[in-house]
Amino acid sequence: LGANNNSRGALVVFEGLDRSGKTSQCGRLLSYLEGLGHSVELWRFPDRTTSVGQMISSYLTNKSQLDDHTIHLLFSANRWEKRSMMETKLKAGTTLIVDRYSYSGVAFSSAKGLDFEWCKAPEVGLLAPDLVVYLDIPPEKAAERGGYGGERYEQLEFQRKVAQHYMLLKDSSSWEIVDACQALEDVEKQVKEMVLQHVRTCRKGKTLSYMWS
Ligand code: 2DT
Repeated sequence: LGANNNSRGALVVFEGLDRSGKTSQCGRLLSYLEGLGHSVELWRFPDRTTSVGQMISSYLTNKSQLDDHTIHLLFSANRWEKRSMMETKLKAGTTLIVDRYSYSGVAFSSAKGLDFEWCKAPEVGLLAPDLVVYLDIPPEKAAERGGYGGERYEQLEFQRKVAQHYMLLKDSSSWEIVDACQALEDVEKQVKEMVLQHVRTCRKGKTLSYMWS
């Protein structure tokens, strides 16, 4: 299954509310694709390891205060600083599984009341995912799962607004909405099937596109 000259990896993004199961599903998918012999990496945004990421982390854990626009642009900058590495990996044939991306950026900031189009603008030109897996769960159900860690956005009322804004971003071509109330194993099975299809299409030469397409 080694990459040939013109086959590229797929960019697969997971989105959803806090406690929707993104991180578990990303981990399971990673092992599955590795087991099939694919070249694959798991990424997440925010990437808290960079200096921009550290500013974001300090904001999320309430150690610092930032203007809503400022933090929005930092989240975007955190994706821009990873863009060229992302492109290099994809073109080298590595599939990237990404836990949160621009959709989180827009959904969370616009849920605070920032203008929707203003929120989308700094994402223009980032790589567009081949597939967005949206793990759909009612905010109340997610809250019942517990483990809201006490970070800034982990509150039921706010998560309700985020869910509404996510739905404004849904686009029929690359989004797959998965019922995240199902058992972990059932979600996993559906996710594997849809991701494999997209990995194959990318191998066959589907071209990379850019946000917001
Ligand atoms: P986790 O690290 O637990 O996923 O939480 N967020 C994320 C934004 O507001 N904008 C963004 O661009 C991104 C990627 C979602 C990170 C928190 O940060 C929010 C939850």
